[in-house]
Amino acid sequence: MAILPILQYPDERLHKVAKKVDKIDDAIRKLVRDMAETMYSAPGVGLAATQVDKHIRLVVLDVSDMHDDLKVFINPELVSSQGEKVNEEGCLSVPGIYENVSRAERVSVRALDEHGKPFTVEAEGLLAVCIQHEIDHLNGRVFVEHLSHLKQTRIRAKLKKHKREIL
Ligand code: K1U
Ligand code: ZN
Repeated sequence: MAILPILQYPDERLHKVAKKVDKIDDAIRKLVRDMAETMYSAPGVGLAATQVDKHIRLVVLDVSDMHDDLKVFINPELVSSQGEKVNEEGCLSVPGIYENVSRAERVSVRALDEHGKPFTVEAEGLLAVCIQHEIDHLNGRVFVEHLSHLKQTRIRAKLKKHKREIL
């Protein structure tokens, strides 16, 4: 297994739209294992392939307390959504920034697992927030792009300053 480098906002590659996975083979299953290791070591509760510069529709998630419930979503599709809720979000590609974002409160998502088996998840709470956040990544959208332009400018300035300070 391997820990993969995570692209950092405002890297342009975070805006690429990911392509559908057409064949679920051992190379995809290795990427799933590497992404899971990368997510757990970050630590985070989700990771989209886009964030590790692989532009295919693949997401790993684990919102369990014991970090023992890995969920793999290949070619995830939002089937339906209900309600609206504001939640605080973070992102492994935007370190140190936590902001409120409004999203659907409950979602139904259809996907394939790492063996190509179709499944549907009815999600609420952190799982619902996280799935929507990760599907945004696959569509080239970073969570800060839900915020006002003023906030986005401030966040970019803050990240630039932090980068200067650590170099
Ligand atoms: O996509 C990502 O960058 C992962 C992101 C997922 C996410 C979390 C919370 C709301 C929306 C989306 C993260 O995992 S950020 C890190 C984080 O929230 C966390 C880290 C350790 C323990 C618990 C949460
Ligand atoms: Zn993210």
